[in-house]
Amino acid sequence: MLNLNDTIVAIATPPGAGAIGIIRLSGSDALVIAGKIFSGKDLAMQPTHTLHFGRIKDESKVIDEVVAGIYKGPRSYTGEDVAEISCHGSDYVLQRVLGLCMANGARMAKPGEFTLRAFLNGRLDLTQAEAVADLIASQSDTAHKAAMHNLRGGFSADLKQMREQLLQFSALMELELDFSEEDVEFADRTRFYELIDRLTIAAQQLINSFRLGNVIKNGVSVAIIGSPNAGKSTLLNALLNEERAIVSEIAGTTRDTIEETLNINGILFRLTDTAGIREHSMDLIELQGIERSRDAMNKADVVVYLFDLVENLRSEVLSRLIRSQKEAFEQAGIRYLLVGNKADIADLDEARSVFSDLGDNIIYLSAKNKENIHQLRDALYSLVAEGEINIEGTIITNARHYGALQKVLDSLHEIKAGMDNNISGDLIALDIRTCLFALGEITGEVTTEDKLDYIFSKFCIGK
Ligand SMILES: Nc1nc2c(ncn2[C@@H]2O[C@H](COP(=O)(O)OP(=O)(O)OP(=O)(O)O)[C@@H](O)[C@H]2O)c(=O)[nH]1
Ligand SMILES: [Mg+2]
Repeated sequence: MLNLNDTIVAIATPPGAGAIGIIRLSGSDALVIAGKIFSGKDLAMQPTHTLHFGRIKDESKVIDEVVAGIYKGPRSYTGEDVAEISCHGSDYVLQRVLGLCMANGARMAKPGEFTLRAFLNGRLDLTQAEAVADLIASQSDTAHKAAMHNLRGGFSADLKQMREQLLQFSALMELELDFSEEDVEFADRTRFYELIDRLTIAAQQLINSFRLGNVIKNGVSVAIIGSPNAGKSTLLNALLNEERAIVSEIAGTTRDTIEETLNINGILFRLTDTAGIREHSMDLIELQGIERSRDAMNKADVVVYLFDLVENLRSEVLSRLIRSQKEAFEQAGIRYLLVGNKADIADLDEARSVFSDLGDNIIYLSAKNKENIHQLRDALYSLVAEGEINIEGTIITNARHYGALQKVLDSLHEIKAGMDNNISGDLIALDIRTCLFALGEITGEVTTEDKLDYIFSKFCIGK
């Protein structure tokens, strides 16, 4: 059950030692409970949005010297009275203060419960609350921008506008139904058609942005695949600009997959260096490594298929392998880049003519000399984002929003089909209501307790 009557408490800072650790209290007794364990001024009597130095005491024992922040509802994060006690960042101290708050009547907060309360008290809508979690999780400039846009209500504003336009129209439609005997039309059909078209375009644009949004939020996994000694580990090091993976002339050097992140123009790529795949290994450990390579390839969003130009120009069989590999990627619908390595010691003119049938699909570089690495970086970026990413508008980054927008779009199609077929006003009104419902689900105007539980359980404690 959602209960707003009690006062909740949590440690709001991450575990481990730090300069400062914060205990956060929210609820009708937040200031009273903080006041009971705080010796200094009477906190409940202080004006809102003020800070106060004092000591936290357990009976006569001083636990810490702290600063208490007072925020009185409704002008607080949760909309309730909030106290934030900044202690020294010791797990021991924080646990003691947390224990004292609970002994004085506060209840341990569930994950995301502060933000849930902010939502229930109307301080944020659901998309903004979700943006709080996204902001905390953001690891790149673009992810941060998208989360900030939504936190400031950018997405909510889009939806609100759609909802209001549709509401106005459905009100006229319902009015018509009330006067159905008189056969009047309050709702101008041409304008309604225009409205539905506009909303359809808007919904479709938001839906389309999800592909990019998903990339921005979750990053892109890239598996570097190829024969032993192709230079995969050297390439990983070149991309990262550090000696991360062991490189040697011995085929089969990399035994286990290595994962590292790389930021290209604000998008996070998770690179996996894998064990070289060869068909006839007898080495048990190598075979396990190869198994993991295949696994990494199947899970990756993009595969970088690396091959040794010198070896492949020397052997007809090998160079045929590249073409069959390319076909296999295409048949399986895997996004891939073909990369010819060791360009520093290969005859590039010969390579260009031998592989001319592969066209622009192929990138020539030298991992060892870090030559032409930028072309691979650009190609990786272009695979997931066309041109400069424009984050000024709304980009959907959340699968829940994506699902609800699909419902919005479906119902808009239904409305349009209904009007084309001249179906009765009450049936159209029903479709409009379905559409409004799906829009309301996104912002949380219509929701259920289970759904809220699910959404907020993914937050961290103390937020
Ligand atoms: N000349 C030249 N040699 C390279 C280049 N890239 C890698 N090598 C050499 O090729 C050998 C194998 O490199 P690695 O990066 O270990 O190859 P790998 O694909 O990770 O090999 P496994 O882990 O065994 O599958 C090393 O001796 C590298 O120095 C390159 O661009 N040019
Ligand atoms: Mg390697």
